[in-house]
Amino acid sequence: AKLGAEMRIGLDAGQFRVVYQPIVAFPEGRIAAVEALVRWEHPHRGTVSPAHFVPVAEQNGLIVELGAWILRTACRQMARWRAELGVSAPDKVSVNVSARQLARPGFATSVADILAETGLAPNHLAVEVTETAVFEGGQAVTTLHELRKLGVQIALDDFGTGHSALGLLQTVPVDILKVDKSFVDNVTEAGRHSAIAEALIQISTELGMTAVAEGVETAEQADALSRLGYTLLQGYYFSRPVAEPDFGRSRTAIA
Ligand code: G
Ligand code: G
Ligand code: MN
Ligand code: NA
Repeated sequence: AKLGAEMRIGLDAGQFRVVYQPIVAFPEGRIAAVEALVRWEHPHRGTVSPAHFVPVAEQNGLIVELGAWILRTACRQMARWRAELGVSAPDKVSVNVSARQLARPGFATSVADILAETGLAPNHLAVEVTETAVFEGGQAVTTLHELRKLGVQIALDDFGTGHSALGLLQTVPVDILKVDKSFVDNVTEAGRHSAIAEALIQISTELGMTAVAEGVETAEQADALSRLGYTLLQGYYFSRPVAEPDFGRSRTAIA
């Protein structure tokens, strides 16, 4: 309860900020998209991880207001980059949306309002949802259909780690499959270790989805993923999440 109350204060006091992790077109090196990730600079606790406070915000309902703030901030930033950077601008900003946000019947309307307010075209926004948030169907899946109708893309986050797995791809509208770091970690090892990463790029291609490999930490992993057919890579090897990615500098890696 204490952390919840402090979040309420922190939101009003401007303690939250959004950072952006590049999603790189590999091997060309262009930053094709960015994932928005929220950070909380607490005056006494220091930086609090979203892994810690997002579940609390889901519990006490503050995620609705915090989530709207994150979306507005990310869309405004993206609209600015699109206006200022020309051909170097990323095509898409991907924003994490939690189960409780998706379960609200008014969510898609609030996204439409934020797009109108910030002037960002819907094709430059993707929402990242987890398997767990959508596997029960219901309003969450209705919301995804509404978002898609707006022209917003749907990314399935941490794919392969939930318990619903492949059947979900038949019932939930998905444009982007984010292949979990756990399948990237040992992609350089032969045989069974890389088999899942290989199967997932095939499935996403067959189903007309775009695959993004998450948690790429080494050049060897990037090369192995590239050989399997992955063209969109994200991870510390390229960049940590930062306030202002260096879009101008084309590279295949950060030296
Ligand atoms: O950025 P980091 O790796 O510390 O994120 C930890 C966890 O918090 C991840 O599961 C991530 O998806 C989640 N997270 C980060 N930013 C957001 C956000 O803006 N909204 C939601 N709902 N979750 C987020
Ligand atoms: O659940 P989600 O996939 O949104 O979580 C993203 C989280 O993973 C963020 O907290 C981000 O900081 C973290 N992350 C991004 N790239 C890497 C990486 O290469 N290695 C590790 N360990 N974490 C990463
Ligand atoms: Mn994510
Ligand atoms: Na992710």
